[in-house]
Amino acid sequence: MPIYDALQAEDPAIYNALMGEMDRQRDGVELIPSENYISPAVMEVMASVFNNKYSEGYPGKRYYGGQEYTDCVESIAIERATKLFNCEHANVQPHAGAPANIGMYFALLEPGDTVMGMDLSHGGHLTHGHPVTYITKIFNFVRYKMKDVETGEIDYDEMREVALREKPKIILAGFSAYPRELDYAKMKAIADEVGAYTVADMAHIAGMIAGGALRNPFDDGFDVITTTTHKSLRGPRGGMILCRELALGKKMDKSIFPGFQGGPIMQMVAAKAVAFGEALKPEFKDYAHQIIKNSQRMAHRFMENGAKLITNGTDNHLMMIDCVKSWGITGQEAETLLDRVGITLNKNMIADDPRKPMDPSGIRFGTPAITTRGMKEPEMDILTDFMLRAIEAKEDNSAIEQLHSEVIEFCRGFPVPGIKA
Ligand code: DSN
Repeated sequence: MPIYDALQAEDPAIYNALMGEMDRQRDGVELIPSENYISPAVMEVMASVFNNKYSEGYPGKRYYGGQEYTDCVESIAIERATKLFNCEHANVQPHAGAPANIGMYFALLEPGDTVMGMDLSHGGHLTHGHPVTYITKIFNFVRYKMKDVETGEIDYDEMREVALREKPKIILAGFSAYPRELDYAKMKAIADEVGAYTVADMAHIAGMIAGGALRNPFDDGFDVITTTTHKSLRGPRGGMILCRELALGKKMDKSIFPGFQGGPIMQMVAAKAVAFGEALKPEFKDYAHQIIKNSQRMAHRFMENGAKLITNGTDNHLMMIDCVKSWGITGQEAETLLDRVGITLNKNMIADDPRKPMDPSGIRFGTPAITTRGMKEPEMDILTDFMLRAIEAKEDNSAIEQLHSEVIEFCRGFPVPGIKA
């Protein structure tokens, strides 16, 4: 367990906030599907003297001296990443997912070029071309959607029509709020017809792909994968770009540095190496499969109890519920109510949501973090019942308080890595 004596003496305000956050994580159920708990080994190297080093460039080709050990950790991170995802090249320097995507766009496109990505309200991500992002001032984005929100099937016929008309340079797979598998082979075939690169932003599902529980887009011939490293992959906060072939990887390297970022955050690069080492172990495969078993069990129990799940189920780690249709409350009301009993998730737009992003109809939640705590199918039933009881209790303060105590008691049985039980 880390010791925070120096922090306590130096800065009590920050120390107290840190202790509060530890208690919150220990005593609450984390269902935000993009969050997870890192291992103590990952945490140790994140809080290390690698922070003190500037390392612009890449292993063996840096702009500063003193790179013996930074070269070592970055080379190990690259080697493990390429092994984990079965590809020729990895750039492990992106500071987060958005910089990874921006670096990827600039590596593959000229200003004015077109990208085809998933519509935000159908599950896509802001960095896939939402008008509020600056990247849309440089590149042109067109969208694809689900054909049928009851099954989640993507409209691949429309995707093809739009691709033939708009001639995108990139067809972008990937999402942050979509509970189904994509048909990468179909997307690749459309991309080949129009001469587009294929890129998968697998930030949410990287852990399941690494663990063999979901399909690897490289197996269907995709060119590039971008990802974060801190979601289901269970590493430090950061990003990464993977290329099936070395030649494209060299373009990514130039784009990330010197094209876009400055010095890499070497303690995070070292922590990525440790996390990738953990993900290469056989037990990570069990973890990846259990995430999905847990998610499907929860989805099933919610549906048994009359909840309206977007796409009527899940193939991956996340679920979306239309709260208005299910319970006559908004996504914000559900989020607030569940927060009060120590269950954290996020409000979310549903497909073609008539409501606004800050007050949408749905919630989004998932199982990567609770699976790290060792929870399995029986615990999914307990958690679903807690959630349903909270929604039922609504304004009954004493029922909500009683439920919150039960949630804390339940959490005590499942320690968070790196936090004292
Ligand atoms: N913030 C991430 C998520 O929650 O999905 C995506 O960037």
